[in-house]
Amino acid sequence: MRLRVDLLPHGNYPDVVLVIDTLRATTTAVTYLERGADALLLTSTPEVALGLRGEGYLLGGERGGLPIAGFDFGNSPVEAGGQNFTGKTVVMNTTNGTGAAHMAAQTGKHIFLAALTNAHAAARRARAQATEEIAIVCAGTNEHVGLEDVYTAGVLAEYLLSLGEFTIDDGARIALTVRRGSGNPLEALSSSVHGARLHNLGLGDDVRYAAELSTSTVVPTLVEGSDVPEGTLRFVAG
Ligand code: 3SL
Ligand code: MG
Repeated sequence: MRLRVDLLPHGNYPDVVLVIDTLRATTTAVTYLERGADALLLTSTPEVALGLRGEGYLLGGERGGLPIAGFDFGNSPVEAGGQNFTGKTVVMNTTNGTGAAHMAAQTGKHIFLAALTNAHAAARRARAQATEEIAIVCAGTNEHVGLEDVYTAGVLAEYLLSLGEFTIDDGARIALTVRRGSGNPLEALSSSVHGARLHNLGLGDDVRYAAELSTSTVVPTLVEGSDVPEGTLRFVAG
């Protein structure tokens, strides 16, 4: 079994993909499902999301870390954690995380969303589904590598290696080195460029929330279906 870590999304994934956007899209996605949402629709663009308004969906997302005009929510796991989404489908569009999921879905067979908050459950799901390769894909920020995502990839890689034999690539070696050398999760996330930006925007509580390790067993899982709106990916709790 191969274990690969892409420090930025590159595509061409043959088997299982764990998509990471620790700050904050995949952490928020886990929280929506944790708080009862039936499903998430990750859209390719904000326009696709806005086109679904008025169809009973709730819209969540950001640009520049701030809520998008016309959306119901930003991209805050703390905000999501204070709501009850039972019976609702949340449409999400964010700067990097939702796009990374779309890239993964082009070729991957099993796509999961991973964060620190669901790290151990996500690693176990990936191991159970994989037949040849697990690719851990870091969303990054505007095509720049993000420490917060690489750190999370290292946590996932470390746990996967404890579950069985893998041949690992250099991306995985880098992620493991970062995980071992960057302190605890909150120190790592807070010292990242994007973590500092969120602190400056007054969103430090989201960074603290995202730094909690394995507080959830919810693993957002891509499912197909004829009723999935065009330009969206449907994730449910797995
Ligand atoms: O880039 C993304 O997809 C977002 O998660 C970034 S933010 O943390 O919501 O600003
Ligand atoms: Mg990010």
